[in-house]
Amino acid sequence: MNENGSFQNVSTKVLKGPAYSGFGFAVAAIGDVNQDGFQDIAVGAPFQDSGRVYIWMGSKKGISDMWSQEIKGKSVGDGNFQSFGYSIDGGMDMDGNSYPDMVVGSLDDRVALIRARPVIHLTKNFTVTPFIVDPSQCTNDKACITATVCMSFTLSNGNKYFKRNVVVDYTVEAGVGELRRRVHFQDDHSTITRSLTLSSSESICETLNVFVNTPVRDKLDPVIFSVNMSLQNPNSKARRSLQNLDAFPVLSQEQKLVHKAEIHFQKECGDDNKCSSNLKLKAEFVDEKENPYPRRDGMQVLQYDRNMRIIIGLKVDVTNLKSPGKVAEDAHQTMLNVTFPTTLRYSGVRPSTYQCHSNDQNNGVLCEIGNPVKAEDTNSLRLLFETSDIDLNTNLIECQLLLSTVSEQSDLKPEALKIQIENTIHPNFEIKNPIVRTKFGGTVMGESAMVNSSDVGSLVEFTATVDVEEQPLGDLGMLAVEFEWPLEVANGKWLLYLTKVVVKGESETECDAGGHANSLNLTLSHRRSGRTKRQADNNNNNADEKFQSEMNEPQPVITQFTPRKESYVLDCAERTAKCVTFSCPLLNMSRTAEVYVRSRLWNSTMLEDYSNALDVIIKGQATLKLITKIPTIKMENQPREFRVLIEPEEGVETPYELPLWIIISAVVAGVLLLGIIIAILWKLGFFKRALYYRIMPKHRAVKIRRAERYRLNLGFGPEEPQKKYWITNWTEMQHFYY
Ligand SMILES: [Ca+2]
Ligand SMILES: [Ca+2]
Ligand SMILES: [Ca+2]
Repeated sequence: MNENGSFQNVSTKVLKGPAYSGFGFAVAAIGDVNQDGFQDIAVGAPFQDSGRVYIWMGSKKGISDMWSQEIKGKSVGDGNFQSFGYSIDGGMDMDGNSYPDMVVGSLDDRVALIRARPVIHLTKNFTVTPFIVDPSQCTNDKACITATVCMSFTLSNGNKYFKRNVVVDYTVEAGVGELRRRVHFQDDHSTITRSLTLSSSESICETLNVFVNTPVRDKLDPVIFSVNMSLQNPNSKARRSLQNLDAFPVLSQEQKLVHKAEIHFQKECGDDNKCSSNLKLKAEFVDEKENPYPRRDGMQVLQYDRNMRIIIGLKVDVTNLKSPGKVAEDAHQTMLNVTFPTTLRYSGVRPSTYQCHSNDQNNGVLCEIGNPVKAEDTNSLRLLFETSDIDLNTNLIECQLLLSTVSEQSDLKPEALKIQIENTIHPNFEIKNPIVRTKFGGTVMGESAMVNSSDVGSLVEFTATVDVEEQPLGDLGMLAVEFEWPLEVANGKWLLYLTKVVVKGESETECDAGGHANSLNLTLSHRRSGRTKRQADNNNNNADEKFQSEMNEPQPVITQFTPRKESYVLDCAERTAKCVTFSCPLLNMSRTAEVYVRSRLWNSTMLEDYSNALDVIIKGQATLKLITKIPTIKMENQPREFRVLIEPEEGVETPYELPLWIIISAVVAGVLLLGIIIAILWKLGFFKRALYYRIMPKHRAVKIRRAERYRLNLGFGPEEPQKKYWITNWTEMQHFYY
């Protein structure tokens, strides 16, 4: 500072006080207040509140930015100072204790004498023995660790004749920073607070017994002990006269009042003092009852059902077993790190004695398995996860498991554990009107004469509805309705002639039903409109009115003059009907779709073959199927039966069949009647007719064959044909003369 006998024009240090406080109004050298060999200064700030004085202590490093002590005007004396610190003087020892004191003035017509207290240096010694503890030698009752605190003190001014005793309070803590303490003091306390009364220049010690909580989980980390000391001050009584400040010493500020010591546990790692572990991991997914999920092709499969809340367990076994060429020494700080996808949410660990913590991103969990995991230890824990956001796109859940230890083991690598998610969808599939009632009647009409579909017969219509309540399949697949359709009777005649199949999802598409829809290319006389089927039929198609089906309505009693006897069942499954199978994919479907199937009952077949029927039941089937290439999406096929109940219309003629006895008796009666008539005629002489030659006149003539007449010169020979002299135009092979 005083180079060449003058001050530097650059300031070494600038001290700052509060604004408008008058900081620096008074500055004074106050001597070496704490007797540490460095001079100290005081700065007044008389206009800060009631006025303050700040003390800066000198040291080896000069003075610090921050003051060492602050003396407030309101806490000095009766506290009524208004501008405490207006003036300061110091450096003189007023009470002869060899510590310099300070006088602080004010504008209040008052001056305060502020005396320095004796400063004490504590000499401390804190030890914990033994340095390495063998836990097997310790029990919960037998202390095997000793903590020792030794203290003595000196005064900073070197006064050896200081007569007063000093009382130091100290607190010892065992196992600093441990959640689960491995050591404790008497009565299971982790901290203990005591006092030591020190007399001048005499060292005093105290020992504390420390116990070990066995078994020790963590043998790797040292156990930290700490001691914290403070000087016990007697209450200062307000007195008029000056007190001896020897009763109010202070501890010097440079010294540390907190001391630490540590011990270690004996590790069981052989003579080389290196721990070589042989940790192995075995993991699988288990259900809530701890049963492993079944395996297919080596991989576990979870049948996921979104209607159920599922807790997936991840069962992990960690072993530390000897194997050929490998020792299984203690695996210290063995941790298990599991990372999992967002489809899982960590919810806990069983048994709950294991400590596991999930990370903030909620995609990993870190578990303490053991510290150490000893040889032959069995560690089996189950991490529990809730499922979240599993949808049809989720076909796999993959977790990564990694063991780690601070012991020596080089073959620990992340292991992937996968489980396949099989999603089963449950769409609602129904046939709205599974039983259709209809009639037949009229006259037989040939196939070639049919023009309109209404010529075929009465309308039979089914509507199948599909409702996917869950996630739409999207690109993952498609639903289809497969029909077993009774197209023909077993003999090959038409039965239910398909006219049109329409699939209505987001939009409407036609299903060609494998080419069976309107295969005769008839003019479709029925168009579906937004109105109900009944309205549509009544208005659009008069021909249908005649055969209008009476779904779900009571049937009028048909008066039949001839008895109808038989009921016929035409069933695809029984092969009494010839059925075709066709599939209608539900295109453009998001959540719901409807399939309308329109057909005509082949009236002529009914008239020809079933006119004597009491009724005819036609049975068919529709099945909802899933078409997908993704093997993890499943659906059970849902077959639904539909029926057509047919009755003949009133007035349909049935062929009358005569009973056999009537026929036989009629034949017998006929034969008898014929016999009687013959007998009567015979009696009347009907059969006695006159002989022809008796009643007719006689006529005789000789036939001479012209051809055999003898002729001169020619002898007997055939005569040349001659022109006849009467009318005849036939060619005569033989000619006679009459
Ligand atoms: Ca000093
Ligand atoms: Ca003094
Ligand atoms: Ca070893």
